[in-house]
Amino acid sequence: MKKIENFHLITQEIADQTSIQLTKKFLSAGGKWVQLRMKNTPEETILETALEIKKLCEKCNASLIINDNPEIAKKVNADGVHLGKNDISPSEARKILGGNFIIGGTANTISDIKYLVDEGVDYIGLGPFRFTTTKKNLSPVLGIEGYTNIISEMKKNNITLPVVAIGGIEMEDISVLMKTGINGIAVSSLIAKNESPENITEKIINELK
Ligand code: TZP
Ligand code: MG
Repeated sequence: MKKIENFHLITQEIADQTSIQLTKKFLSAGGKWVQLRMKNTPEETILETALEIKKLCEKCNASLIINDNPEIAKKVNADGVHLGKNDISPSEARKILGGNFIIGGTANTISDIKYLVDEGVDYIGLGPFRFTTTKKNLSPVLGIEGYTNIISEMKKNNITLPVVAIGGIEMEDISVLMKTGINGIAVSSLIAKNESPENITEKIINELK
């Protein structure tokens, strides 16, 4: 199993930029973790895109995680899957994927995290940090205070799983977010909607150093 990186790109398609084009830009700037997230898309299209992105990631020694769908993760031999509250459970996904795939889970509270620990996930996507239009049916916003409280609860409970913050993260949030004790960040719009996804990717990598 590959290591859990501290900087995750969550793909999104915008008018003149496909997931594949976005991924190319991200990888060329040194990004090492891509989560392919394609909502309201036929499975066939997701599969084709995933196969293409898998090749790109392999060339750059980057990890590919598939959102929602362990079957697709298995078919394209991705590195793992990321599961939300309304997806198949992590323990069920583990039965499909076995021990060599990374399984990530979405959390909004410490009780979500305890559940995900019991379910055997490898990392936690904790959020949303801020309001974002990227995700529908958003859970309550956490803010810096939310992360601080939840990280402290994790310590009390001896939970050491890597935590990646997600949701509406902007450049200026990164250093203050990292100070809460999280392990990394996952961003979508910040990169996809930037006029230069390459430049912003490089800046984020430097900010996280
Ligand atoms: N889960 C919680 S917030 C979110 C997901 C997938 C969207 C993150 O995208 P953005 O554009 O960085 O807010
Ligand atoms: Mg999902």
